[in-house]
Amino acid sequence: MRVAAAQVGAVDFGADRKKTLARLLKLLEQAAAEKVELVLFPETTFTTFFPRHLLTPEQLDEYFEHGDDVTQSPKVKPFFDRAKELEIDVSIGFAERTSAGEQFNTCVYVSGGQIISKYRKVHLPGTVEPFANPDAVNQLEKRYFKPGDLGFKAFRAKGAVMGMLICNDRRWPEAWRVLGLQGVEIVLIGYNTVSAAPDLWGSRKVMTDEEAEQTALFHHKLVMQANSYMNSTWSISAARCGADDGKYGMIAGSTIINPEGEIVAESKTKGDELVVADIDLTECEQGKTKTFDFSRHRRIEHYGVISTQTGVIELPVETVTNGVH
Ligand code: CDT
Repeated sequence: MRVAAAQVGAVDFGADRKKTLARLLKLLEQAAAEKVELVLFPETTFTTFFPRHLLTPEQLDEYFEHGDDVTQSPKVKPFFDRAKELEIDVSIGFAERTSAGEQFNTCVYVSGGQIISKYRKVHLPGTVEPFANPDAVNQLEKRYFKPGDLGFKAFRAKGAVMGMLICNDRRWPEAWRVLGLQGVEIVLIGYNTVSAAPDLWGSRKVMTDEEAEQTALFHHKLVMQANSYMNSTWSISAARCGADDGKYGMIAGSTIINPEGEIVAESKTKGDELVVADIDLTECEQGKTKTFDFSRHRRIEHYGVISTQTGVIELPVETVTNGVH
């Protein structure tokens, strides 16, 4: 199967929605010209990454699509219509507002004009309130979105078992493993990852913005490669990147990674770019039947706290730690 990550560069605050849409359509046309069958677009692709701004309810209206059937939401319908005409499957992220008024950070997988699967981001990063530091880059996802309520459901499309995660989810191995346990063969992850934001990330040393960007890129690839390997799955990641408004830097690094954890294709720019690869699903078999044959090797009797305990419960200080206690 020929697949692609459609990396999308800077989208400024207040950018003309039609112009942004035209850029996405151009990437779709390029994909069609290269005979790509499936294109992944980033998280909240249609606008700037608005959770960095403290917005009024009226301002927020601009950023949300009607989630019940996003393919019919007026400002984005042309995107889904064109994907259907070109016979390309697409996965794309958007800010969802349901008819009940709930807001989620969502993505859909659409094939032939039909929504095959919808995923709502579970691991929301950032804060509810802006940082006290007026120069900080905020990430108000906990303010604007509810945690996803659809779980990590794999689905079948194009003869493959697929799953979707969104951005920060990729740092959580539990999310990948739930997909892995459904036999996932392609994991699709769009992201907006700020490149230098010490108030958000914390920093163990003072870094230049360039060093911070390299660290953020390193962590992105680390989790994509490791989790692809540990779940014997292909993965595709697509960045919204570049510097929104000329100042809010976000990492690029869109990748296509094989089930051995090796990067087979990677973006070369920080702008709009189609990253294409031919992938072979049978490459998942080796890991799934040998090293990571879950049915033979997992020991679930020892994993209970993973699903019963959220935070760390430290050992009492007097605990003997020589292996027997
Ligand atoms: N958009 C998004 O989820 N960004 C997060 C920032 C992490 S903040 C600690 C990410 O994981 O890239």
